[in-house]
Amino acid sequence: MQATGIKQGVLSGEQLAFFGREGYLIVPALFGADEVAALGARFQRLADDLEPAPEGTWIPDRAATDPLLRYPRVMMPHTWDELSKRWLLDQRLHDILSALLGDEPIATQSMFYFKPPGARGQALHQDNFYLRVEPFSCIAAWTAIDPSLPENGGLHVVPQTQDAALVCPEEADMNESFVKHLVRPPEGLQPIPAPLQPGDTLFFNGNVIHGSGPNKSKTHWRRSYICHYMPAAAQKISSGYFPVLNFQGEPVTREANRGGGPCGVEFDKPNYGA
Ligand SMILES: O=C(O)CCC(=O)C(=O)O
Repeated sequence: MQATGIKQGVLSGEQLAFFGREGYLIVPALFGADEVAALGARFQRLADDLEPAPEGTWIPDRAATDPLLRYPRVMMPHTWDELSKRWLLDQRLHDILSALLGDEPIATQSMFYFKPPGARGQALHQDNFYLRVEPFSCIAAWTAIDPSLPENGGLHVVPQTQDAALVCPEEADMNESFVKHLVRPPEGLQPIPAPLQPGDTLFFNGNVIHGSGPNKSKTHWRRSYICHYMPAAAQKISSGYFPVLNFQGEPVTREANRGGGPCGVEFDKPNYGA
């Protein structure tokens, strides 16, 4: 479902009911064209080698044939880029997230994906398998910088999986996915496309199964800015996301969720990003 727009950052009863039932919600045009262009341009300067990222934070391999190694994801840019941090802590995101969570949101993660033509996707998975927010789950705010459609590797979600337990992943097809984990939808449920235009934001619960296929377009990039949050009432998160921030930008203390996770072994970190 596409929401019909937001009034002063507050969602309608219909939008809240949709999120509660389906586990996701698209809010069209949450960000304006100028904002989207500014964030896109910020990361284009990295991609074009016009402005380096701080040492060790983003390491493209210009000689690689794999487009994802030439343009890897930028992990946690809010920790060194003011514009990325302002976006992560934007008031409009705050207002929608608090309505969806019924609680104050705490910011945990940011990622910028370039996903150029030919790039592999990310097989179906559950974000809270990685973030390990407890109790409750994390929530994503996934904003399109370019049109995000099935043909250029747009995101798919499996509706009504927000209450699914975290599943131990199987092996993904590495010709299609840059991450080796795959979570199959429960019987009877299917992934559906979540088509987005630049500035649209897709919100989804951290247990929702979602992912993307390869970018099969020859010319269209599929850039996106992905932010994750946890409800203030959650006590734990994987320590890899520290420090987590309140919407004033201040670090808040939470317990480190350590150990093997739901599958008894620690997962391998995907290497397509710093
Ligand atoms: O944007 C994509 O293609 C996949 C991103 C994703 O699912 C994630 O970061 O959890």
